[in-house]
Amino acid sequence: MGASIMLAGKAGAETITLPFANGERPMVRFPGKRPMIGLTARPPQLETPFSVFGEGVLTPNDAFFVRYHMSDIPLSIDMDSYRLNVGGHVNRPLSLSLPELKRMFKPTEIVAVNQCSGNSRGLFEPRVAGGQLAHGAMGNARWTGVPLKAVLERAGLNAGAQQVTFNGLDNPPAPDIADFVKALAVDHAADGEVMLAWAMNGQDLPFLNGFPLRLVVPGYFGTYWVKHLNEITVLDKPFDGYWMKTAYRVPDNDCQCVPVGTKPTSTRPIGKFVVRSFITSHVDGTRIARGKGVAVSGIAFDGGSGIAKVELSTDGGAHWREATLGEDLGKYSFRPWASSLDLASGDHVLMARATARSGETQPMEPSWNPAGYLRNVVETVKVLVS
Ligand SMILES: Nc1nc2c(c(=O)[nH]1)N[C@H]1C(S)=C(S)[C@@H](COP(=O)(O)O)O[C@H]1N2
Ligand SMILES: [Mo]
Repeated sequence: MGASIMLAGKAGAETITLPFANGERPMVRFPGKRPMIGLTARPPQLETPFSVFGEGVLTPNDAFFVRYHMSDIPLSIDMDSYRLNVGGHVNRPLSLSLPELKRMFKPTEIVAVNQCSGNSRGLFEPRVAGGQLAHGAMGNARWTGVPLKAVLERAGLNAGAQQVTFNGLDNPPAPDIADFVKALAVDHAADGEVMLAWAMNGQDLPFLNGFPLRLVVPGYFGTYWVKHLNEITVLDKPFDGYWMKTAYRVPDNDCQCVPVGTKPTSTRPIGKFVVRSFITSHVDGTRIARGKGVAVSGIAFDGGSGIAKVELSTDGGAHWREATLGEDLGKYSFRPWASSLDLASGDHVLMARATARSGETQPMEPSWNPAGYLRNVVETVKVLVS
């Protein structure tokens, strides 16, 4: 019993053009996925076509984005020998098969957004290095698994436990490249929300989204959501691996930003999502037939306080009107919203702005950081009514 994958993605004739310079991408096919926007083939890095977010509040498994760092990803996983090992500063190290994990702990579910830190990086001005992504490096799913808290309690944290590290079955392609390992503070890891998930949207995890087990860290950027998870280690000191100490860091100030083109003097590991919203009913450049009310809808999310309101503007932000919020699948989920706008003939620029229950809202001007993380400026969609 197990699962395997053919890594060769097939590029079709079709391409898509993302809304920035050099934005042309092939649409590619990988096992378990519908045609996706191809960023790299080895390892597969696939962006979700934006139209998917207009189809429903949960992102289908076959359209969920894929991000990897190491070319050496597992291609075949034998479930007879797969074990999740929990060790380090614990009383009772564990080595659990997936059926044991499912049997020993009470399963829970949560709907939560997974978003890459670099989602929308391609829209940074000036441009920054890194995967040039539009808005498709995010997705919202119902995750099934067990709370990491329960597993850590079974293992028994030793006094002085400070951090917990997470490692998956992918490996660095050369000895001088750091393995992809991430860390959370013990209190965060054991908050009862962080989850070891084996299913998304009621199905086994797709291979490329971390089969057979991944970490789910609600409200936190995808970098912590370690895939193909097989090693959890409790440390009595802060972890100093490359992917925490050097990569995935943001300016250590309130706005997590620096003046354009400058470097931060100090940084900290990236953390929670900043509040965002998107219009999904219309793409830039849509022509709309003139009529009574134009139905505009979309999604919003934040780092876990929940969405308080979404407002729309058609006059560059001078006036805003509140949209109606849709079904609430929990504070970590996409929150759908909808509104009806009366638009006269001519060109219009539509804007959506979300405000979280925390009070946090989206800026009208983009903030900047050298890694191209955390974009959350109010986005615009141009439409022509005729
Ligand atoms: N094992 C492993 N897990 C990983 C990564 C990785 O390179 N290897 N990348 C992380 C990053 S940066 C992101 S954004 C998410 C993406 O999750 P997805 O591929 O399921 O969309 O996986 C995370 N988990
Ligand atoms: Mo990421």
